[in-house]
Amino acid sequence: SNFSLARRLRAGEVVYSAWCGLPYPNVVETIAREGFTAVTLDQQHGLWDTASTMQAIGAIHLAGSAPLVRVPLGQNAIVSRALDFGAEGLIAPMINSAADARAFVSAAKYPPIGERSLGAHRAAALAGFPDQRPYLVTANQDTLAFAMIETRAALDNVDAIVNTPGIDGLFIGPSDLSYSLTNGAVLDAHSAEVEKGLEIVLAACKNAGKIPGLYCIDAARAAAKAKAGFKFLTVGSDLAFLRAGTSAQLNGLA
Ligand code: 3PY
Ligand code: MG
Repeated sequence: SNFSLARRLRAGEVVYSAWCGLPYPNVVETIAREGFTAVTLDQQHGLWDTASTMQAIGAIHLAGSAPLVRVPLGQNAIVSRALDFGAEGLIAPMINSAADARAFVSAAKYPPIGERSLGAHRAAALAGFPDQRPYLVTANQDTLAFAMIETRAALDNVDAIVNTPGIDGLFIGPSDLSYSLTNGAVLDAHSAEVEKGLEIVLAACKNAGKIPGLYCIDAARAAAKAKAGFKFLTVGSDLAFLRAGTSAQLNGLA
């Protein structure tokens, strides 16, 4: 925590993040305390509202982990709000063009890179500062903007997206990507076409000096893709952990 996530990823460290959609700060705090370096709150498909997101960000910091937020589709207003709450990273879904990337950056970065508006009182407090001024000085460096690559259009435009100033990394959504690449015929996050897309995104990040990220269904997939070169990897989900733990206990009774 303490806004070190960006420094660690920029230094080339591999970071694993939990992925949480259940809107309960104490649930994410528990998951963070098991030892996740980062915890991502999914506002796009999860159940988070403004208040629960704000509280969960504090709980993740308290647990010594780094909070990230995936915002809902096209919700750049929530990008700067989540950063103001103290998020160390933002993930924007369906960034399909350089224009999409620029609009995202505009909300995520202060001038001269973007147009993020001043008002980071809670983020500054969580970073240990008495007011927002010292937070502002390093915020563009110390918070991360990940653009999601999860359509054919995004793959076609990947170099323009990754080279957009202020984009810190790319994060692949393999389910949507499989669906887009097959025009809705196949949902398979691990298909051969998706694997080709992963290679394209890895190469684009490497050329641009940006952070490659990937949504992973479980630890085995995340560990394998870390070996392949991905640096920011999410692992399973809170719902999957809850179901797996519960069914393991029930099976133990049989
Ligand atoms: C996808 O796979 O499409 C995602 O957005 C990850 O949840
Ligand atoms: Mg998706």
